[in-house]
Amino acid sequence: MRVDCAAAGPSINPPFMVIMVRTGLCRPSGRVKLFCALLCTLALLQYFFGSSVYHVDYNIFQYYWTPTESAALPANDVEQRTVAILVSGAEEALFVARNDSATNDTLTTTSTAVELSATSPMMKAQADNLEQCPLVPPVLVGPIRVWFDYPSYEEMAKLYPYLEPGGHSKPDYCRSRHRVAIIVPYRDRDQHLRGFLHNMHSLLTKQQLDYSIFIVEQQAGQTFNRAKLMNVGFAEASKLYDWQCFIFHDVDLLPEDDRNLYSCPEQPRHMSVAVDKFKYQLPYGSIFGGITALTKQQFEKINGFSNDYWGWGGEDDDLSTRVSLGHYQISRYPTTIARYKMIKHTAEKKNPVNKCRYKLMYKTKQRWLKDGLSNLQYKVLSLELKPLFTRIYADLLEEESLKQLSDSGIKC
Ligand code: NGS
Repeated sequence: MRVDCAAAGPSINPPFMVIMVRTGLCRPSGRVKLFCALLCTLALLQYFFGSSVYHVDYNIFQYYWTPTESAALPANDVEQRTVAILVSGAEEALFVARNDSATNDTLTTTSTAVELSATSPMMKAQADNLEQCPLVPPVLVGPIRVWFDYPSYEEMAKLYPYLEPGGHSKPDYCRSRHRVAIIVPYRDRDQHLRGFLHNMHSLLTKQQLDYSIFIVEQQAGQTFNRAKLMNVGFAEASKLYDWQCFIFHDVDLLPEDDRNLYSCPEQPRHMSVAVDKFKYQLPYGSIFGGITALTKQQFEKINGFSNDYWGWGGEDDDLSTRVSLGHYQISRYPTTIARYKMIKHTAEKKNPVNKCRYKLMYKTKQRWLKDGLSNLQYKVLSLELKPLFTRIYADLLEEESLKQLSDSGIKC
């Protein structure tokens, strides 16, 4: 005799019930039919609007590392140990959708830009009576969806209302382990910048960082100098807050995995290891472009970037040499974690290839201690603490710099 499926009770899980019905072991009652219809509707909803209905079970992550991995790590390197923990949880990582709540509402924002004068206060520090945040931020899930939408600044101010002036954020309930300045050289790519801010703020908040984003822009009309903009960002950001860690970040790279921690380990870290443009492989072993993370001490020890690379190419290779000259080694997360999508763009006419780059790179060993933070000269034209980021607009003194370079025997 066939029993009513419903009588089997809610303890039977849905797939098992379907098997029972299909094999004739039980008879579907009206209630069971309704239940199945509901399941089908949910499945269809998930199929069409999947991104917002995925369920994430955070408990699935049992962070651990194997004894071999553990033994290979320096005992005091908390950062590398965290990575080991995260990597060993990698197989179980789920895809999670971030809830894209960008709206088209027109926004009357009250968070207007703050002009910074000489007397402006520094960015506000976290209360020191808070307990330290956990070693592994609890809400990381592994691979994340990269958003290729570009909300307006007003929409984003609404999406990230907790940001303090200058795009400064820090956890509410625990003291962050990392004070991180994200330095982004920028020119003329408004859409990229909006995409970048949208992806980054959501990620960095989840990582429980005490961070801020600095967009460093050079005066219109000058040849782009990525490296000098980084130095300017470092110098200016350091005046506003006691950052421990600096992440030098191209605006067109968007992270694909939230276990890629935006912090500084014991050795300078190359972060953009696996980029879709390069088929998720390192183009060459010493590459140190895209995104790099250095502690304040490391960056000062290598005398920052060179100031003399005007135009495209070579400045990151020069930095890589400085890292070796400073007796450091480049560290990297595995390619399963340090993954990025690059926003597509056409080669910029305003950023011509630097024909002088090999002449300069050839001399890094002789020049690195004289060319960098130690002789950095620029003029800040404006510095604004905006709702989503701090904007530094600077004159990089191109003419004067090129003249000095030529006087030193390097004709470009
Ligand atoms: C090398 C450049 C680097 C550059 C890298 C990747 O050839 O500055 O390509 O460039 N070095 C020299 O030119 C000496 S990318 O394809 O990402 O634009 O970062």
